[in-house]
Amino acid sequence: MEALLKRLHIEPVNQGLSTGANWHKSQGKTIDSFSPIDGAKLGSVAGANRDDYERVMQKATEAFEVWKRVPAPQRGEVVRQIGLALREHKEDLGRLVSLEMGKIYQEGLGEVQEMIDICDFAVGQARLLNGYTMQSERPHHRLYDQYHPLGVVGVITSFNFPVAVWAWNSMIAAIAGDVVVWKPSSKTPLCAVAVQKIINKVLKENQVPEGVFNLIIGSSSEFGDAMLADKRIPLVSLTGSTRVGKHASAIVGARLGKTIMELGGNNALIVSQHADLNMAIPAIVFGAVGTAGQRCTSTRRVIIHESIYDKVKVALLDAYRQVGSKIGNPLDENTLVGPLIDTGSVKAFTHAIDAVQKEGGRVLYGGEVLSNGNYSSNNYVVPALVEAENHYSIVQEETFAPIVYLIKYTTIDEAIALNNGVPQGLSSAIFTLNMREAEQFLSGVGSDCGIANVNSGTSGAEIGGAFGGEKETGGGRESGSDAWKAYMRRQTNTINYGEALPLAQGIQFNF
Ligand code: UN1
Repeated sequence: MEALLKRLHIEPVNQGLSTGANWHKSQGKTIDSFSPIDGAKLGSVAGANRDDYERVMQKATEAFEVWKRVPAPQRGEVVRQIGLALREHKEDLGRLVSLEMGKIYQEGLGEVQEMIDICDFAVGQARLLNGYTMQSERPHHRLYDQYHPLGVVGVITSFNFPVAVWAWNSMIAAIAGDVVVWKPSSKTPLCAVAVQKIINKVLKENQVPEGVFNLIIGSSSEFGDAMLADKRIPLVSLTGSTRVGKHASAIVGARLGKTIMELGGNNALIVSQHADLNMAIPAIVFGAVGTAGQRCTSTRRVIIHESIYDKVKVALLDAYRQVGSKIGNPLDENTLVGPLIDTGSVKAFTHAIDAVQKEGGRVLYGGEVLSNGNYSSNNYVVPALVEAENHYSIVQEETFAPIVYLIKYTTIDEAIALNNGVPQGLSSAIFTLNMREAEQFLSGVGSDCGIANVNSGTSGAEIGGAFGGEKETGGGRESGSDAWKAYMRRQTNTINYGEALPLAQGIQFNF
């Protein structure tokens, strides 16, 4: 562990304030980082306070004036080099993600791969950032739209993807000509420090102005609301719970700022009687227990056709028994389920297990908290398989832990209604070989989620697609497709290259 931290330039005590290549002293409370694996202290970070925030914002605002003037492909070149630096550090950073957040090493590597992928995507996009050309109704007129840099983007990320979500936002923001102020989760500060140190060198070598890539680690109570209320930040991109998102949206909305909200999911996977179960079962297991159920896209509900319900139940029980023997240290390559992030999450897990039983649910497997021997950090739980009904209040909530609810259905219409019958709308999936069902699920009267998949699980989205969801998930889209547009300001341009001044809509205004 020490060698790893050293290679990533993590010290026992780290600064938590950077404006790019440079690090600065900060005056807030110190934040300690403990590994959820065994509770060991990994290091600490000097947190920032309100004054530190102000200093960073000043740098960011100044830097925007320079960065927005750099041609987008040149901004892309910096992002390309960040991608190369991430490739060099993929194993180490993936390992640190495991160590500080608790996901298994394979998933830690996958997370860094997402960062690399979005860099590649952004590099190409930097030569596009293109608007449409439309046809004008007036002679000798050209009508088109174009996209300009927006300003300072506030990026607030969660513990569960402690490095990738920064990349999805920042790499796109950077090519768009924006500057970023990143406030990572206080639960995973060292991952943020490591990322910033990886990019430090690239920024220095390319003489990227200080203030383009900022990092500010600190508690939300110190400067969180100030950041949300700050008119100098035209766009806030926030990943977190629906509760936090509602609070943040209200503050940003009050000043008519823009947001990209990536909030809770309550993702369902429908298993039709026409499903290939050899595909559906592994998709459910990965979706439900992967990252110990701590992905926004984790499978939380499995909606199963009544004719195959028992068969699916037996297959899942069998799979869960196998997984049950693979709970442990996420750095051990046999492990499939690591710890939850902290005992608060363990409490939410046990609370949900109690609540669902009170409402009439039946725990088929798991639900226990492990505490002896290797589990002495008290952060380990046995993933739970629970029979429940969709309307139970606990099923309507997102519990950020490995609990999956099995629900029965009779008709495809009913299955879709169940899929949609929750407040959240992030990810969804159907397993079926029946073309009619698949198309209905994807149609305008099908899944109401931002992500809807056929024969592919709810979690593990690629960066090439726009990522996000509807309803209480917040409506934001980040990452691929044309999500970059949210990071830019759109301008509609009309050019008259004629000698007359015709008005639109044929209006005559003679004087
Ligand atoms: C999240 O949980 O915040 O689709 C993001 C996935 C990942 C991203 C999850 N690519 O599971």
